[in-house]
Amino acid sequence: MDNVELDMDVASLPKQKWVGDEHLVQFGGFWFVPQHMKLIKRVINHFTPLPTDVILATSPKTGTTWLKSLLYSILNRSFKHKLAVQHPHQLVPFLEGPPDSDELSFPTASLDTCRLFSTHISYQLLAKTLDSCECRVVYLTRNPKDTLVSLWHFMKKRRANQPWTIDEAADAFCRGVTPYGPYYDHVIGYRALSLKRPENVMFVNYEEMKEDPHGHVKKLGDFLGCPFQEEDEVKEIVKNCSFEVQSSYEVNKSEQSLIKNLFPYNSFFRKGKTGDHVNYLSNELIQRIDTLTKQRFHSLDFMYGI
Ligand code: PPS
Repeated sequence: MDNVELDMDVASLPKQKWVGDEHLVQFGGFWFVPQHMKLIKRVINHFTPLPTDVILATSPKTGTTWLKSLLYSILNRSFKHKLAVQHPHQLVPFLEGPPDSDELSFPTASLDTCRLFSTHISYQLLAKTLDSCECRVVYLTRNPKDTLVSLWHFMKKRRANQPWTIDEAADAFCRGVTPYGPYYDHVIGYRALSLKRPENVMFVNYEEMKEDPHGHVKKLGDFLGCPFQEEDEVKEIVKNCSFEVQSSYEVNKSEQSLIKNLFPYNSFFRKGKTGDHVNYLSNELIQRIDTLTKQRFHSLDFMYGI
């Protein structure tokens, strides 16, 4: 980031078409909704983590909401009942979410033990912040094809008046033009960091969490310095954070939203399954994305995403 001018005027940033008549702008090699740039720059320029902080980093639609519930429950065992009445995005704020008060404050994370935040910002843009701190980062990723399909549904739901085909969405995804993307660079950045600093950065994926949530909750407890003594406690957290239980809560079914007129709470719960892309992507699109995944991941010996 040294060479990137953070105060650059948003209007002068490179633009690409996104959904309907909306555009994304490119900043430091990544794509953003122009209206979010101010908050994103604020995080890059001013956020200083505490060594005790826990940061959940994700690309959009890779399972953020689920891991927010899990991390909140793991770190706040005596407050986990709050998940029945508050949306995971209320309990674990995005760093780049709107500030609580003045310009330079960050969302407050109300925790007794440590602060828990979430971010969609790439490691490449946060390198200075994260490299200079002992905070712990949990990075979650998801199969690129399921991530794309989830993003497509999410955007379509909110932009019902703007036609956006899966072909258009897939084309933008492959060109890297997605909010906070390119997806591949996002994953590669945090993966490299997790290999370099495994004591501070834990890398997990949605599919393995689905297959063995119990094992993951235990590993997360160990990584965060709060190991489990009781198997029943792990079981309870897994159950309470499951898609079925989470999506049944009134708060998570609600049309309310954290930010007025933006995504309602219910839009973060759709199917919660792996492999749903087969229902939406043509063989041609699957092949195009798989080829890209091989080029970007497999060539780095990261055998993931197909
Ligand atoms: S966001 O906007 O970035 O916060 O969205 P994100 O939470 O990353 O992704 C939404 C997808 O995660 C699914 N989801 C879950 N899966 C498993 N378990 C739980 N508890 C859970 N909660 C949300 C959600 O349904 C979206 O995936 P799709 O494939 O669209 O169903």
